Amino acid sequence: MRRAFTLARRGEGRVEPNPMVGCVIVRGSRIVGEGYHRRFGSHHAEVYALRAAGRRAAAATAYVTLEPCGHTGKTPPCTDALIAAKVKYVVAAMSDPAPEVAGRGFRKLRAAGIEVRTGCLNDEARSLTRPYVTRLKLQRPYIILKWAQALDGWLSAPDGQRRQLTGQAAARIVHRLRARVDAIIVGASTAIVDNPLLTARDVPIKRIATRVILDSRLRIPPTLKLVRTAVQAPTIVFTQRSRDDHARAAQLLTQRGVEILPCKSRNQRIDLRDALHQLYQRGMSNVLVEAGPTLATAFLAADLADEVMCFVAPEALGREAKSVRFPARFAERFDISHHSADSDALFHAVRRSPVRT
Ligand code: AOF
Ligand code: ZN
Repeated sequence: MRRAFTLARRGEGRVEPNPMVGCVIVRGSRIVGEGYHRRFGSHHAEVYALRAAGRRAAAATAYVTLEPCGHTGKTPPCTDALIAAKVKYVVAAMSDPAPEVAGRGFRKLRAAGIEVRTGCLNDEARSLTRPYVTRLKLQRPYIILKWAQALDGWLSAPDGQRRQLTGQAAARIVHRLRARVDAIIVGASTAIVDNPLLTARDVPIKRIATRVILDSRLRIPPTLKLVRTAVQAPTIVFTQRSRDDHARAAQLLTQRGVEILPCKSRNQRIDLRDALHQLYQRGMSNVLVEAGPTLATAFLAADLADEVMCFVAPEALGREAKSVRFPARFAERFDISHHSADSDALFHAVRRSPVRT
């Protein structure tokens, strides 16, 4: 089963909004076939593994990281393929919470005389499928909230001047993330002050992330890099106002290929839940938030961060400036680990109780 998980992870960034799934077929003490869901629209893991095993799948055990589907989606049901191959046992790490599968896959296998076991490495399976389950259960994408700060907590100096705090290794981690998520969210102030490109560079690109700017008053100038490159990478601006209020600004942005989407507001700010729901409706599974102090605090306060990546640079700004405010009992609700990234530290917090199925 461990091998099946390793295989499954190879689909990361390519299979979403589907789950990552891996499958290993074992006969006696030998692996006779293995496979994983490669990209959205491709065959499922079981099909690749069964193909590799050929006739050796008869009387074998199939280890799958997720309940085999018993319905016809873009491809025929995996249960039918396992039955046809005369597999004897199926071991699945977790059931598939999708309403069209949920239990049906197991029932079909059992009805055909296959012995089914579930729950092997269940925690691993829950962790692997978190973005998939988050979409299903919460109708929003999985959110990774990231920022960089100095030792004394500050993200920027009071004059609004930002500078690069962290080094190459941290940048590489962020670029890897950018290369596999569906969207990258920034606030208007970060977009204006940092003038970032938000594209993934010098890493293998798995999908092109949509750049999303939260700009309730539609104040970003059309000269920003994000706007000027809107034809190369999709760019969305969520705004609180109707486009008519800002007809000229909206027109300049739209002309350059930026998509302007109206969004609900809360206390003069973009309603994060509404924005995230709109991204969900576009089929997005993973969203990276590259936050400044205000946006990071807002995501944490709304309990909308599934993972937090806080890079800490060995510097002290030594002046009064804004830092991120954590909600009460944050450290109890998240599993926090720390890693080094050259001379920077990365505190990585993962929500402890992932959405249960
Ligand atoms: C499996 N094995 O490898 C995967 C499964 O996009 P489709 O139509 O191919 O199917 C996607 C659904 O199939 C997805 O929502 C999930 O319920 C299941 N994914 N099942 O047996 C796989 N990727
Ligand atoms: Zn399937």
